[in-house]
Amino acid sequence: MSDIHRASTTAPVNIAVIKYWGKRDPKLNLPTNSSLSVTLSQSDLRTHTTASCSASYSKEDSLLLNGAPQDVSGARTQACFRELRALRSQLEDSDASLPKLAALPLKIVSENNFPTAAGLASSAAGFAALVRAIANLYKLPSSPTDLSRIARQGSGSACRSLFGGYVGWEQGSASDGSDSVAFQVAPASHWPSMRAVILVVSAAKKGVSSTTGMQTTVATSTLFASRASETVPRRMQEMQNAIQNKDFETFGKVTMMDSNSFHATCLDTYPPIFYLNDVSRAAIKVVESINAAAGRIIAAYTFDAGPNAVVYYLEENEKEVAGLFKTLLGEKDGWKGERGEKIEGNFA
Ligand code: 2P0
Repeated sequence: MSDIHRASTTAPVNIAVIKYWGKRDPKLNLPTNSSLSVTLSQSDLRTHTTASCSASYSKEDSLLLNGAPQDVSGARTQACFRELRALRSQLEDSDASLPKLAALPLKIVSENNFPTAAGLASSAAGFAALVRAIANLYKLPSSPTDLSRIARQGSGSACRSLFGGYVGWEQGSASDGSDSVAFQVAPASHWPSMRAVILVVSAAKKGVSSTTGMQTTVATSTLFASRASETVPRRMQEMQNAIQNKDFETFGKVTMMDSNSFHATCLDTYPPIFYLNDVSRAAIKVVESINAAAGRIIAAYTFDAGPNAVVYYLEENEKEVAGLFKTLLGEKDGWKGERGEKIEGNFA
């Protein structure tokens, strides 16, 4: 009986406050602009992954997600496997006493603790966990930055899930992607009162995939060029300053404006891409009314490539923000989503 080598890890979901939208290289997932996200606490939304390899496994690499076999032949998964195997081979070449793991078939088993189809950035946590689990299995000396470079090739936003807290992804300029990596802006402990409530408006799979949507936007939107070259670079700086200064008013305003800018660019794509629906727009109105009642910004919405709302707020405003959404969820069917899910987030 051959040995089975095994390692496990978890990776969290991240929700962007400055959105990644557009690729300058679709093969390497090199973006047309930098982005910035907040990593959710592992107790809320995360992927748990075990990677193993053994000569006793059938020849093919395999991946099980929530018990269902997945296709691993796609270019993105293959790129991650290839890069990690190459690093392991280098180690094995330099130390003949190491077991020859790079040549063995891989078996990956992943579980999400949230509905995969809910449109909640599952590919980010998924690829981040896959890459780190294999790196641990291979005992690679790679840093989170090195692993972010590999995870990016699986899914762009995955590079940000290699770090906790407040995380940037530098777009970089090198054509090989060597400088397109994630970096930590601040650990979660820097601003521990940050909270999020996630309203699952629809658990249906998104209509237009991010990859297809981005390519069509880059090709057709007239708003896209100024967003990528002027708006986002300015907001990246404003957002990093707001986080350093724990300035929620600026954090919230920039978050909402960048979500609006991203969805405006989607609408400006031809044919247009609609990710928000009537319930999403109602959520925006609720946040506006919360802020109007407070006389300042205490709640900030953001939407990814789907209708679900993520609302950021500080713990001290829990009652005014999450409390109101809870009341609405209890009273209005429209807030419950198709399956009544509502997920509250913490940051740790
Ligand atoms: C983000 N999104 O910054 C943005 C905001 C969606 C809207 O990253 O093609 O699944 O795998 O690189 O990472 C979703 O895109 O796209 C995404 P790929 P990904 O979070």
